[in-house]
Amino acid sequence: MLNTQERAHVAQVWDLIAGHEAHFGAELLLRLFTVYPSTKIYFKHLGACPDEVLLLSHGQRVLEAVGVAVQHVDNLRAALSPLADLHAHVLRVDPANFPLLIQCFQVVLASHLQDEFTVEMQAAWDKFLTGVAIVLTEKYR
Ligand code: ZNH
Repeated sequence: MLNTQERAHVAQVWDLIAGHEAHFGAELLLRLFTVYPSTKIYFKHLGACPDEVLLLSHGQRVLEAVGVAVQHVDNLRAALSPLADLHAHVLRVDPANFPLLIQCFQVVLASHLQDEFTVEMQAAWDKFLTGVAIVLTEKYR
């Protein structure tokens, strides 16, 4: 799915995130809930203004899953299978929310990396995250 150069871009950016999953994840969720308030309906238990501890802990789990995906770009379907079951059968998150999260993810990256986040890197991350979202939403029936 990703060519050699795209993989390199994904890995290069991930190296900057690795070790800071909770921080990047919390920022991603805060941005998602602020820009697209409708996404909050899935997180009622986090409260109207989720406190930082909850954002950090859920953010960390989401970003760790993205990290697993980075390590398994060739085998996303197998690597993410349990998470796909969870989203399709238990959480039943409307797949329309995934592009919103992907967009917020890219904004988080851009705001941290600034000029280092090239258009090619953004394109590679968009493609990679879209691949992750396809796998996480394909078990819906
Ligand atoms: Zn999700 C959960 C990942 C998207 C909603 N997630 C989750 C988890 C993870 C994830 C890792 C944990 C699991 C366990 O615990 O086991 N996600 C993810 C990813 C993505 C996602 C990677 C993309 C890319 N999600 C999403 C969206 C939404 C969601 C879009 C909506 C809006 N999730 C969710 C919820 C949950 C989850 C609701 C549950 C939470 C709790 O439990 O707290």
